[in-house]
Amino acid sequence: MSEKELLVQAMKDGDLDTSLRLAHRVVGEKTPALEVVGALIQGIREIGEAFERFDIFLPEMMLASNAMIEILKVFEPKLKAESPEAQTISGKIIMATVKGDMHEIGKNIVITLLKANRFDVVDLGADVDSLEVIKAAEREQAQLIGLSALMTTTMLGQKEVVDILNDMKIREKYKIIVGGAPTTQEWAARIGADGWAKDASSAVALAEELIQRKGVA
Ligand code: B12
Repeated sequence: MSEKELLVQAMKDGDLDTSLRLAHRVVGEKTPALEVVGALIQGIREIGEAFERFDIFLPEMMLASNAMIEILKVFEPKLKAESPEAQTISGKIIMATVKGDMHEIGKNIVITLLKANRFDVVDLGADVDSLEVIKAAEREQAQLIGLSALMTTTMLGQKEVVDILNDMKIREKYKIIVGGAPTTQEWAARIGADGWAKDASSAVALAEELIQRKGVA
């Protein structure tokens, strides 16, 4: 097994000490950080599948996700360093995981890459009420709102933000992008969002496209 594979395994085992030891070694290797993060994402998804099959239980999933969060902190500077140099485009983005949903690993990876690409991102965290998202967008004069949802039961929170903006007649002030494992392009279109992305790199490309299109670059 390569050190990268050992790192993924240590994360899946929820072994924080070994994860951190290996993370500090692997981050110094030539392997691009994005590639290592991709392998870790695959690993945490396998943890989700094992949980679904009842092969593991919540405490094990929590240990693995905690290790994942700590490993990602080690790779964050390298991810930033690997991103292409600043473009002139920039804009303010509000990011949140929707109400009732505690999952934030994916959102945090999206934020890391957005920041690495010179976007000004305000992270509202996880389990954020729809009105709080809108208040923050108004307060921060954001151009774009990004909403993450990891559960079929919480996806509706994304729709709720769009609906409230429509009710308040301020929908056109913002571009809205949605993401998270259970969401799809069709879902984004159905709820009236401006876009959907399957992963963090595509989320950056989407944000660039939407903010440029809006003419605030
Ligand atoms: C880690 C994890 C947890 C951790 C979360 C830790 C944390 N701080 O984030 C813990 C252990 C706390 C947890 C708790 C629970 N979880 Co959980 N969890 C997962 C797991 C294994 C991985 C999620 C993850 O981090 N993936 C890795 C990241 C990188 O991927 P991602 O989130 O999809 O993000 C990428 C893209 O989607 C995209 N993206 C993400 N957000 C956004 C936003 C925008 C705007 C854009 C453009 C793109 C984008 O870019 C990201 C990077 O590439 C998933 C399994 C899975 N297949 O997703 C289950 C899963 C999501 N959990 C599940 C469940 C059921 C729960 C619990 C209810 C369990 C329980 N019985 O208590 C609780 C829910 C608590 C709550 N109210 O939210 C289910 C959900 C089923 C459903 N209904 O849909 C899943 C699918 C597991 C399963 N197969 O059963 N969980």
